[in-house]
Amino acid sequence: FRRNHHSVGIIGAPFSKGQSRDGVQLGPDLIRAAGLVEKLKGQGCTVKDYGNLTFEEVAKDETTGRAKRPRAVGQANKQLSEAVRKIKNEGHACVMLGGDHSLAIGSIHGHAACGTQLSVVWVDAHADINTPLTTPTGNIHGQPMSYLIHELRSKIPVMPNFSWLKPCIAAEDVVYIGLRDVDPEEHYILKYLGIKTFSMTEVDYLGIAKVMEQTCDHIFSKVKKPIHLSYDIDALDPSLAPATGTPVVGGLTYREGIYITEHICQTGLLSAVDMVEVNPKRGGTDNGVRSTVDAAVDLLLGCFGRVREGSHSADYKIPDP
Ligand code: B3U
Ligand code: MN
Ligand code: MN
Repeated sequence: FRRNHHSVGIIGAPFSKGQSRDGVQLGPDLIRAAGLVEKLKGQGCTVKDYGNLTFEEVAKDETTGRAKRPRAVGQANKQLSEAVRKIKNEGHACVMLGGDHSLAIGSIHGHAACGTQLSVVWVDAHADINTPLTTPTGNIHGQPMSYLIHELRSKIPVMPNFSWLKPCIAAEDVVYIGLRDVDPEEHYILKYLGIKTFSMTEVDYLGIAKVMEQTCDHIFSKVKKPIHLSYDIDALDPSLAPATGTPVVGGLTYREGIYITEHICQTGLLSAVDMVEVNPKRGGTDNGVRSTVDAAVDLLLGCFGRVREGSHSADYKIPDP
């Protein structure tokens, strides 16, 4: 049998205004420069690179509630949503290279716009579920989930350049993995909505294999829906992925991070992936940046068929002498 016949469409979103640190807009080109497309092809995937989106400057962009730069974030995500919808409609698994995690708004919205109900696996040190009124920082990369979840609709104020956005995810279709920096307001929201979470405590207690088993039990408990995997590189431990805006100690190991992607790939239901928050202007050394980018590439390879035991094509034969 063949595991690796994935057809992958890649869209780059060099956008940084969902947070305040320069550099995260360089993520897409850096991840490509590390050989993502060639490596995916090398493991048997068909790949179409849709290039990078371009974003226009927004002149006056005052806060709404506490949310910073809402017009720029709203406009960028509208563009991204349309791009993702196109890639999905052309029959590919969609890979969105960020950019900051506010881009999950457009990526998940565009994915859901194809008509099917989705499950979302959110791998992150953070819950990114502040509302524009609860956010302690104002950064929209800490808020995308609150805009997307039906159950929070009445808690989101009207925002400029967001009129296109309708909530498209049910709280019961979301699973978090890797949490270790959650604001009190976010913790309340997670409990109030009964969202399934595997913080680093559960990763420690259960081990990553059981976490993934229970993740799939949860998202497949009713019908088997396509999976949107939203992977924030800061889920990984900063010793491995230091080049990110808000590193938090005590994260996933390389092996745990990769195991998540292998397991999700094996479900056969992975439909879109975000790889976000790679920031080459953080992380100190060249080595730190390289290890972060290489981890991002390896996680994406794991999403699309790479397995550590190795693999071979279906028609391979041992050469006769
Ligand atoms: N929860 C804080 C911090 C944060 C969220 N996401 C990141 N940092 N990367 C917030 O700003 O909402
Ligand atoms: Mn995030
Ligand atoms: Mn994060």
